[in-house]
Amino acid sequence: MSGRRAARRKHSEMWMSTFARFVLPALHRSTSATACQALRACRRPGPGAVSPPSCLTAVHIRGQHTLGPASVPLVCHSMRHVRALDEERLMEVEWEDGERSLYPFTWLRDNCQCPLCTLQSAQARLLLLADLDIHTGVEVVEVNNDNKVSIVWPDQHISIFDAEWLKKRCFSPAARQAMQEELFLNERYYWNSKLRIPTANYQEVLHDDKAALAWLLALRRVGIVYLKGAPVEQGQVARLAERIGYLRLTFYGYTWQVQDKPMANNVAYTAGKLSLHTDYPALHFAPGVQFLHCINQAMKGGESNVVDGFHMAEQLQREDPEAFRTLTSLHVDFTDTGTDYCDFMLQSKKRIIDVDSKGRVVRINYNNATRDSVLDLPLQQVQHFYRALKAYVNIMNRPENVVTYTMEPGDIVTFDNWRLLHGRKSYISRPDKLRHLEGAYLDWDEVMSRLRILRKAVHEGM
Ligand code: OGA
Ligand code: NM2
Ligand code: ZN
Ligand code: ZN
Repeated sequence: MSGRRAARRKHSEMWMSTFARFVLPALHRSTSATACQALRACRRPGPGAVSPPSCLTAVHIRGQHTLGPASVPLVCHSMRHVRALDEERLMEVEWEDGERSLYPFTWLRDNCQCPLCTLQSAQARLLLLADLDIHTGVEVVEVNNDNKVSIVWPDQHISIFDAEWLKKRCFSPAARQAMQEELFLNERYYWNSKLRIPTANYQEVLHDDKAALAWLLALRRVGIVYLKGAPVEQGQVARLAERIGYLRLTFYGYTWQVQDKPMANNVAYTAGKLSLHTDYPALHFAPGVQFLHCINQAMKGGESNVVDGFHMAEQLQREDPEAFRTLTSLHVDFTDTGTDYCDFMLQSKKRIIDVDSKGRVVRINYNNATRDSVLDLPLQQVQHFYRALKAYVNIMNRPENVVTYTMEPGDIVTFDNWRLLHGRKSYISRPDKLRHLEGAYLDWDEVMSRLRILRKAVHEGM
């Protein structure tokens, strides 16, 4: 091994250990019973439950490690027997460990894996819903000697299902929850000012799959990862986006230059302070992920700050439930007009704290600069709205919630723009050394896609 490669490996080991506590649980995650139990044990408590640790304490990390290497997804699931429950139109599988799983006949017929029903090369369904009998019975169900179930349907069509394939698709609440976590990694670590931002090496992330996986897992769970060691020239955020797939084009261009510009078309392009914000709430589908690469830092000022918007929302819900209800229900107008990549005149309506159908916070939409003067609220609600917004902003400005850092040339910060709010202090540049950051956006779909591919590749190489 060359000296440089050895040095790089050493460096990698160093920062991998920083990562270990965030990413090991996810690396070892599987839908096995052990994993399901551990997952429940370490799940972040929901609203009303005990509040999560305010920072990543050792105790919390130890909890995560209960997943342990035992749950690497090599667990084999053998079937003891299967039977048809004709009345209920369900197939029951009894597993070696005595656990049972139920599968509706309709679902089994719909998901027949044979070449007539599935296009193997695309892993996509060929069977049309028009041809699916949603009241079908079965003629025969049995376990083969190679741990597969075969089903003969009334029209003599035959389906074969693999035990592992069935196990992953078990309909029990615990199995469904484990599968959803494996697919979407929705567990988050909430943090405050005590966070030590996970840091990785730019070159490692570009060239090493394990490093790239660790980066993306931490980006998902913690919401922010710092990359050091990028060349001090434009083009690096685009390279990093290509490591994932492709970047998200917006009216500010494929990538954009954060600099103090005359006739700035955005407050970000001045030397002024930027209060905590998410980028681009003026788009109904705001970019999920943001990269910012420091090419030149200011002579004075320009320090960065971030807060965990989900954690702040949880605090608001606890301290001021009425304000939380207001920000999760009222739609606020955002606007952005100007010319850059081309001319634009955007309008959007967003809830500042976006919740899903189960009331879980999924997105923060807030940039005070692009919040529209058009406020589509009944007169009596206007003051309530301001009071609620002020309460949320007051929480996020508390020193115990804010992480502050100074970017140096060659640093890239990568963060979850649906979750974090970020800002910067005002700055003074030297005329011969102007502050310059290059930025790019990506979406979570592309990032999660790369994350799943890397996880598969790293697991298979293990
Ligand atoms: C932005 C932004 C941060 C900075 O351009 O939207 O938040 O440090 N910039 O300039
Ligand atoms: N920039 C940095 O919401 C916003 O206007 C965020 C976007 C100009 C691309 C700033
Ligand atoms: Zn078939
Ligand atoms: Zn910004």
